[in-house]
Amino acid sequence: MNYEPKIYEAKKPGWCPGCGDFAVLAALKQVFAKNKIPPWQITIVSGIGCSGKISDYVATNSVHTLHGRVLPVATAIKLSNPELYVIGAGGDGDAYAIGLFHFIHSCRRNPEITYIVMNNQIYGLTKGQFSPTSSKGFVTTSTPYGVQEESIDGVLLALESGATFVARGFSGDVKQLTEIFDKALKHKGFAFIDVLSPCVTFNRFNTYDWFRKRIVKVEEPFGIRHLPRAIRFVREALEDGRFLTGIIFETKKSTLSDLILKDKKVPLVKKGLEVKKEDILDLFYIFK
Ligand SMILES: Cc1ncc(C[n+]2csc(CCOP(=O)(O)OP(=O)(O)O)c2C)c(N)n1
Ligand code: SF4
Repeated sequence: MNYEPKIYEAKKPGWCPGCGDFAVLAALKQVFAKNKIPPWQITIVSGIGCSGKISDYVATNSVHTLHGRVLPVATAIKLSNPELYVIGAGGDGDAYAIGLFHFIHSCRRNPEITYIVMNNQIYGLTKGQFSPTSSKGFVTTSTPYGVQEESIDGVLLALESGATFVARGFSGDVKQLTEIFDKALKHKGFAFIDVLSPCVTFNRFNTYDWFRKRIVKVEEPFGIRHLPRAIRFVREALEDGRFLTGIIFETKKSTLSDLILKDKKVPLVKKGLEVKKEDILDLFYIFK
C-alpha cells in the first residue's frame, strides 16, 4: 500500500472555512501516513460538536459517540482490541464540561489511547454558548454580561490528575501538531493533547493572531521528578496570559491494559472469580 495522507480521506469536511479543526485533521492524516498505519488498524472515537465530526472525515474505523462519552468508549475499544490505535477526539465542552469526570479518571487510569481536545473556548455546534475554557468576562450568546466564572485549563488538570503524556498544540502550527501527534501515538499510556483550535465563527476574541502573540514553545518535556515544576510553570504562564505549547510532560507508568489484561485473565476482587479478556466490557460495568 502507498501510504499518503489522502488514503485516510473520507468525505469533505463541512467545517466553516478557517476552522482550527482542519489543522487537527491534516496533522492526523500526516502522522498516520508517516507511520504507515493501515486505516483498518485505527479507530477514531469522537464526541458531539463541530470537532466531533472529525470521525466522519477519516477513512478509518470510527465511532461518533454520545456527548462527553469519548473516553469510556475509546478505553473499552482499546481493551477489547489492543492491536488498534485508538484516538479519542472532541471539543472543550465535550471534554471539560459533560465529560469532565471521564477525563480525570482516564488521566489516573492510563489507558493506551490518544486523546485530542479541540479547544476553541466556546460551544461551536450549538452556536456560541460559553464553555469551561471561555475566559472570564467573555460575552457569548449565553453570557450577555460576560462569563462570571474562572475558566479551567485542561493541561493543568491533566498534570494534576496523573496523566503520563500532556501536550498542547495550536491549529496555526500544523508542523508542531504533527510532531506532537507522532509522539502521542507512540506513547504507552494515555496521551493527552489540548489543541488551541480557533472557532472563526462564534469566537472572535481568541483568534489565530491573538494566540500567536501569546504562545511560548516548550522544547523539552518535564519528567516525573519535575512534575511540581511543570505545574507551576504552566500555571504561571496562564496567569501571565501565555500558553505553553509542545509536549509539556511525559513519564512512564503501568497502563490500564498492563494492569487488567495481564495473562489475558482479569482477577476480580472477589476471590476465586476470574473473567476472560472477552468479558472485559462487562468488567467495565462492574468497575463503575
Ligand atoms: C447530553 C447532551 N447534552 C447537550 C447536547 C447539546 N450539545 C451538542 S454539542 C454541544 C457542545 C459543543 O461544544 P464543544 O464540545 O466544545 O464542541 P465544538 O462544537 O465547539 O467543537 C452541546 C451542549 C447534546 N448533544 N447531548
Ligand atoms: S462553528 Fe466554529 S467550531 Fe464549528 S465549524 Fe465553524 S468555525 Fe469550526
